[in-house]
Amino acid sequence: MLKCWGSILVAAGMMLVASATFAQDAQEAQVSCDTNTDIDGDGITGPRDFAILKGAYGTNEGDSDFVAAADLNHDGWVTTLDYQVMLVCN
Ligand SMILES: [Ca+2]
Ligand SMILES: [Ca+2]
Repeated sequence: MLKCWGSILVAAGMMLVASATFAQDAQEAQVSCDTNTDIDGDGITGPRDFAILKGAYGTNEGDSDFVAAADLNHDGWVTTLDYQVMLVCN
């Protein structure tokens, strides 16, 4: 039982470190939160928006599977920077 709780605490600690790192990276990248992260336009930012972002990941303007609404930082690519915008700005 103690081993189980230890694993949970380690996992929680890793998540905290990861989110802190994300926030720091976002500040360094000067993420703008002016962007609407509701990619599918249903009024909320949720799992469906993440799914669209995931589906468009790695594409750029001109690709048939590029989703302009998923390019949250408007750099013409769907990359980890767009994930950062979604995570940091919500
Ligand atoms: Ca949505
Ligand atoms: Ca982008």
